Amino acid sequence: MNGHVENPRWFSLQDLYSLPAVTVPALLECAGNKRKLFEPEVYGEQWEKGAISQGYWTGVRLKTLLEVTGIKAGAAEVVTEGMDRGKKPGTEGTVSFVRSLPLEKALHEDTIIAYAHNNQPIPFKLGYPLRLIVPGWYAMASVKWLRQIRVSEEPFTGPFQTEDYVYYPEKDSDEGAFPVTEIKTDSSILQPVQRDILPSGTHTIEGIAWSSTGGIDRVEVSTDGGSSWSEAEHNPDQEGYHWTRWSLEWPDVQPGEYTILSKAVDASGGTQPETAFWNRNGYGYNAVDRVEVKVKE
Ligand SMILES: Nc1nc2c(c(=O)[nH]1)N[C@H]1C(S)=C(S)[C@@H](COP(=O)(O)O)O[C@H]1N2
Ligand SMILES: [Mo]
Repeated sequence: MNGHVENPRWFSLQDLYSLPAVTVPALLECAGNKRKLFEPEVYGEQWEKGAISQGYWTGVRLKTLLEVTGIKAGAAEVVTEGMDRGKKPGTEGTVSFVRSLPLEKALHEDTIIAYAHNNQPIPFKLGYPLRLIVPGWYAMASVKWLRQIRVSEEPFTGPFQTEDYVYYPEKDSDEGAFPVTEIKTDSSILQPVQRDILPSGTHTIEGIAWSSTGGIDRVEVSTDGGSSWSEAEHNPDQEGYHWTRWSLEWPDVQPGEYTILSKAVDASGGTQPETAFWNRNGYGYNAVDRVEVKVKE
């Protein structure tokens, strides 16, 4: 750990294990989750609903490490670098994955340097041995395979900060660009699935809902394309930033074609728009979720 700190130093894994540990129920959602649903279509990995996960992450608060090193006056950001390197189109040679956090988010009590995932060492693919976990922000902020942490006075301008993970509202210009940060309130219908064919009778519609804080006030579901809405039941035992499971009984369904919609409302009243905010790189899709099914005799 170095840069704009009083006492630059190395932390071994043993050093980290000896500091107070915290466990955060965190949710990781790729900023490109649901990208395939944008209209008009956008370039990039064509994610559907699956680019999301949750687990229990254990480690040391980044704040605790910054208290050990001390922060010099004038510090603005904390810059974290992963050990992975690769080619990036438009950039020469190879680059490593580097991202920064404003000091305020770096010092948040749930922002941690994790060494365990679900009570086990972090699996290699998920960031072994150390991963920054930034609950509430899209997952690009949660840098895997941590190599070093630097405190800086200036805003960091690396390519994963200023080219990728930026909302570009215009197709052909960079006007109005702003960085991708907090997760948007969203829900997904998990059952039935798109273009399912169901027997007539009673069915249960099931799904998940989540927000940047984890708090979900209610989930509304429509089975008639949005003409009428009912409140789903939701799990009151949701923990930390984890998603909330919800379900709604759909009684005595007659043959026909149906459009099922789901809309989450978070604890501060934030909800999902009818149409997602279109942006060139296809980040932050959170329109009302939709599944079309056919019910047979
Ligand atoms: N070091 C490093 N960390 C990284 C990335 C990366 O390429 N390198 N990708 C980020 C992005 S864009 C996402 S969506 C998540 C994916 O996390 P997962 O592998 O746990 O699903 O890791 C983030 N952290
Ligand atoms: Mo991502």
